[in-house]
Amino acid sequence: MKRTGAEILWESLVAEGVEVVFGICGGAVIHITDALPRYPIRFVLMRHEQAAAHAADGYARATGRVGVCLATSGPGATNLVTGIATAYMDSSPLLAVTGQVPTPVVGTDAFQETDITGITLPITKHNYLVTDIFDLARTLKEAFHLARTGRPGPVLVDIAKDVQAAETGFSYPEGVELPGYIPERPPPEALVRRAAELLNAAERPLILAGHGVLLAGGHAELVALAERGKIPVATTLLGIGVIPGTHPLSLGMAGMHGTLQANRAIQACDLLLAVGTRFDDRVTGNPRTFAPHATIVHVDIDPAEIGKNVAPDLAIVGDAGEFLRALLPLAEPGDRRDWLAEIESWRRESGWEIPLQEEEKLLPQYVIHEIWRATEGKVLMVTDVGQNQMWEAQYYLHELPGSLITSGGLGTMGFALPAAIGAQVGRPDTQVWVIVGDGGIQMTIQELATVVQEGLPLKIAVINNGFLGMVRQWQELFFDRNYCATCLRNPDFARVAEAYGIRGLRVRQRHEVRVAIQEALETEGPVLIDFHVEQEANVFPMVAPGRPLSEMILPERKEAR
Ligand SMILES: Cc1ncc(C[n+]2csc(CCOP(=O)(O)OP(=O)(O)O)c2C)c(N)n1
Repeated sequence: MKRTGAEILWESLVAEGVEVVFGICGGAVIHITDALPRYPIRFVLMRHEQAAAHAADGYARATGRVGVCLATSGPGATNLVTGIATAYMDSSPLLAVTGQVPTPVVGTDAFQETDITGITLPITKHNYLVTDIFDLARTLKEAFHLARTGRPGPVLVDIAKDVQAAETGFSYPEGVELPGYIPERPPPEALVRRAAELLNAAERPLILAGHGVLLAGGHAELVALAERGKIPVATTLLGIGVIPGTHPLSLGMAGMHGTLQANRAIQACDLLLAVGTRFDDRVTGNPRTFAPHATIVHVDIDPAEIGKNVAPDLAIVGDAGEFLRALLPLAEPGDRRDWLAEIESWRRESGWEIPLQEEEKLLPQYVIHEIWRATEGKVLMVTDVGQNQMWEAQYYLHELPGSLITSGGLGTMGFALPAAIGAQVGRPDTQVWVIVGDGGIQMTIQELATVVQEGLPLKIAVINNGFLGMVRQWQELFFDRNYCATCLRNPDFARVAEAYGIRGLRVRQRHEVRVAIQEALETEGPVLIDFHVEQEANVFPMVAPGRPLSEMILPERKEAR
């Protein structure tokens, strides 16, 4: 049976188990959308291609499956770029399908022609331009394989319009032949044994767990390891959830806005077991002063990450889950009473509870913590970028692995709302909350229309401080309060929500917080709550960029050393 290129695309997606595609139509993908109704795939029509990429990314992060987005050539394709880069930085498996102008006019500056494979070369794991229908099925098979294996990431397939309309016989390949691509090798036994020896001998060991542990499904082994050896666990932003936030061995997030106890433990430990993390500068502060007393064991699936930012004493290339499963039986029970007692004293010193005790002002930390209380730390949180993101990481204690979706590496404002759309589509039975600033929501606010059109019951909390808050905080602390280009004059977000057909609530005082959250929980459909919080609240602790983790600015601006 002959198939058109457009049909081959959809049949390949069906063969890969794809159930949903996020996108926007256009002239260079019109054959593709024309063929769509014949296939059992849900098309979520977004309002901007950036949002389509974020939605596919959010879907991928929420389900562990490859998220798929579709855009037309030229501006459709270039609008995907921020979303693709976001997925790339956070190792999210994405397939971006774009239409390209017909093969005969490629390279002529044809209408809506852009070299999207050239543009996305540095932000994709791999990309393809398909100019021959005979290559299409094999290319798609490879694209899925590349996106989901090893260190996951985005792959882009650009399909010329004439290829979409051409016809050929179709059979979907069973496997791939990519001789140079070896996505993972088992962690070498001798090195795992060495890691166990170091861990067993350490007096002040610390685990630093990153996104790789979650991607590899290694969280249960990680918690078991921590419990057996009484080893405290700090996480990266994307590693949040590997251990329940209320677990006594959980120190919370490390780094620029990490907890006092996590950062002090990094600076004081004698062994740092860093698993599935790439030592981002937001985690290490000044890398030369990072973990100065520690023997560092670094486990990562991507050999390019080893020694890139921090030089390890022992490097193990491999899947974090496989590594932890191999390590667990070799780990000896431990009793690190003195070390844990010291950490507890730092926890008490941290001042974490100070913002929760404020009774007059409506502080953002309180809002987040009340959402935590009302949802028992168990819902899927999708956060944007800035102060709101950091407060969520500090004051929402995640009980479940994989319950935080956020843009860590690229720090993309506008990510949360569309990513939450993807997450909710992928997990319809999970309650999904969006935490977003008044700046960030306006970067993709048009997607409120998608929320309504798709009937998604998102709970959206706008942490509205009237500023591009995180930048304002830097201006306050490091630029003499020169609030240039950070003050926002906002619309009434509750009324904007209502205009889209979403229930809009407004909260200005502390005593209204619980009531509004309860109302949101009791509302079946989507709700947006506009929380008018204290305008100049800051995120503490803070390590100034490039400074050592030991130099934390604490609430009330005490210098802690
Ligand atoms: C797309 C994009 N543009 C600019 C920035 C730089 N930036 C980082 S945080 C921030 C302020 C965010 O303000 P808002 O969304 O109101 O959140 P808040 O920090 O107040 O919680 C800005 C402008 C960014 N991260 N992403």
